[in-house]
Amino acid sequence: MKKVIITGALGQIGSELVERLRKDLGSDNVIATDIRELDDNPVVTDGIFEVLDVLDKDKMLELAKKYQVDTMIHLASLLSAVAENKPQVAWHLNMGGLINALETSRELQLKMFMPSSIAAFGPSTPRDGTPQVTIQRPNTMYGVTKVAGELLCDYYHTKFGVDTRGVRFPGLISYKTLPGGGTTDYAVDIYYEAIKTGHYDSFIAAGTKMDMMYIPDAIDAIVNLMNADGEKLIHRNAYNITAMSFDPDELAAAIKKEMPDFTLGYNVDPARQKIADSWPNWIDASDAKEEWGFKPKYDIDAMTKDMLEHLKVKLGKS
Ligand code: AKB
Repeated sequence: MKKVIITGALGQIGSELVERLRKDLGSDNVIATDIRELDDNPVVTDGIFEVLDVLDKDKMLELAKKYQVDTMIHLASLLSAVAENKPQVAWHLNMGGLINALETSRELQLKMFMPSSIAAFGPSTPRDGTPQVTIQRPNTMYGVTKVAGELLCDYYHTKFGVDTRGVRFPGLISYKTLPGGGTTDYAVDIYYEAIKTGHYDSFIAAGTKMDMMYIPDAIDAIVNLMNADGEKLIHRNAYNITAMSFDPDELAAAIKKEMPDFTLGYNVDPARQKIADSWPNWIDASDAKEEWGFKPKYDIDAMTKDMLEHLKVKLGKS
């Protein structure tokens, strides 16, 4: 991975990955793209940025050729809750964007990364210690596009020899860019509200455990997987990865250690709760550990300390 094009670069993962890769590879070797342009965002102002709608295959190919990239990191997609509200749009964007990224990678022989998700599992999947290879019958449109995406990436690898790689991300927690439209977003919102008001009403019910990860570990996972020895990758397109699993009460308890007056209430959103109920409690990441050394650094307490410190500064409450 020497020169990279990134789609969806203004999103939660993209904005942090761009910053990291500009440091690792040099600013001229990171081509950030997104469907929108935000004039005051460092992704746009601090390096190469191009407007790209991932459904525009010609432009995607043209940009990849123009900058002579060797790697495609395809992040643009709709998340679970938004996708459930507009399933046809989600199918069109998530699958249309992916096939364009795969075709561009095939034509130019690029290495390619696609994020899958814990959403690739469904109600009939074993919920505890969910294995790497198991039943995948998701009942959400987002999950359907993730399973189809995993299979399509496998297909492009075996049929055309494209070096496709990917992980199943859990909920990602970060303070720089909001996730926007996911089921696990409560675990980000809670920190903002803790600082702003000292109270949060969770849209996910008590007792609902989901896998989570702090964004620095997610960024390390992408970089490490893309730099790993391809010969060792058996499950190349959809590694289970996770750093922790908790329910809203457990997260609130971690916040209370830093902010003893914080209180948690509940205002459950039935639509997002239904999605959460279809996902595992915790997944088994041992294949990622064995095959390419996945090793998250942050647990719930370390993440909470760091999140609160940074958000206090961001929100002017330090
Ligand atoms: C979502 O909640 O949709 C995402 C995910 C787990 O893929 N954070």
